[in-house]
Amino acid sequence: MPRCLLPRSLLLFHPLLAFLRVFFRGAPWHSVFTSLYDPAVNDLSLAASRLRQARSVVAITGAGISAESGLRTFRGSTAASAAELPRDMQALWAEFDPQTLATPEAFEADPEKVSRWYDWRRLGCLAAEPNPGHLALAAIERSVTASGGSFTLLTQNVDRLHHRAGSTNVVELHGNIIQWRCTSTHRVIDLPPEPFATFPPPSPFAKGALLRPHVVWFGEMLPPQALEAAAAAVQSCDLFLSIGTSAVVYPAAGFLHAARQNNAFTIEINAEPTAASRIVDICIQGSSGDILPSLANAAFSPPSS
Ligand code: BJW
Repeated sequence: MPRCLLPRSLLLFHPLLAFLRVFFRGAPWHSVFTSLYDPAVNDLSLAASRLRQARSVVAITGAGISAESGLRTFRGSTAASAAELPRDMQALWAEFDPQTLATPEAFEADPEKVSRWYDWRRLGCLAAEPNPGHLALAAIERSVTASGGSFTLLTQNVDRLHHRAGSTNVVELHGNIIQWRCTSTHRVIDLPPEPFATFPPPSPFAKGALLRPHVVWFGEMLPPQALEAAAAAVQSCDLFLSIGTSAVVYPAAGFLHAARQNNAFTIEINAEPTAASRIVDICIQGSSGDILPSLANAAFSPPSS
């Protein structure tokens, strides 16, 4: 149910205000409507209609889209509901301290511990399979591009599951965990699907150097080409989808705000409310593995006769 900031007596006008809010998106006084009402909630048919009409689509994904492939998210779920999950499915940062694992300082202080942890996660990603959410996003990309539109997938995920699901225009904002790179030469290496023999793994490229995961840690810059490609796509998009992300890690979380500034229509698909939920045009709550296939079908499947 939409959470309404107006007195109950004005609820009668809700459909009208909701229509005006969506219709006049981009007008200078548009914010009047957004400030009066929360986003349309769970309106899959409006989302499908906007997706069908869109010419330039950008989607950003986070760990939530891979949760149904068995990969753990970083955050998410209230403390109460998280406690009900088995330990091995709890959010990573509920069990591990990111300061001692996901920063360059942590790697410098304890490369063995950090590389063991990342190798454990690398093997988990290799063992995982794309789920219906990944497959539906790849199908949406094909439908949008087949009709002459553009589709760019910005992912914060390091698991490579979008590539394996068939998505082609993928921008990896936080790198990937499947490849590792030399701490001295920065050369990137593809690894066999077996654990390293020694920790920390020595680099084959430079004596005394190590291999580190080819991911972006806190305090590190995102890859410049990824940032440029993302900014260019967001600049010209008319529809922006935010999927399975808590939308708290910057600069990735800033792309939704940039898309809104450029008057793109914005849709969130997430299991629970996030930092983005109050500012998008449509907020669909649920699992991306259920919602994305429904959205793709509703937007692009011909009606059955
Ligand atoms: C489902 C679901 C289902 C579950 N269906 N949904 C501006 C303001 C404030 C801070 C900063 C700022 N600019 C920079 C910063 C600092 C920092 C930052 O943002 N910190 C915030 C946490 C406060 N950013 C950085 O340091 C970045 N670098 C940078 O800015 O460089 C410039 C700079 C350098 C030096 C000085 C100053 C500036 C780098 C960020 C790198 C993030 N790295 C990680 C680890 C990657 C490697 C690894 O895998 O270990 O990336 S952290 C982690 O968070 C990972 C993720 O990509 C990222 C985002 O998480 P994501 O994907 O959103 O996952 P969750 O778990 O948070 O959310 C999942 C959601 O899914 C939940 O809501 C669930 O409910 C939902 N869900 N099941 C749908 N089935």
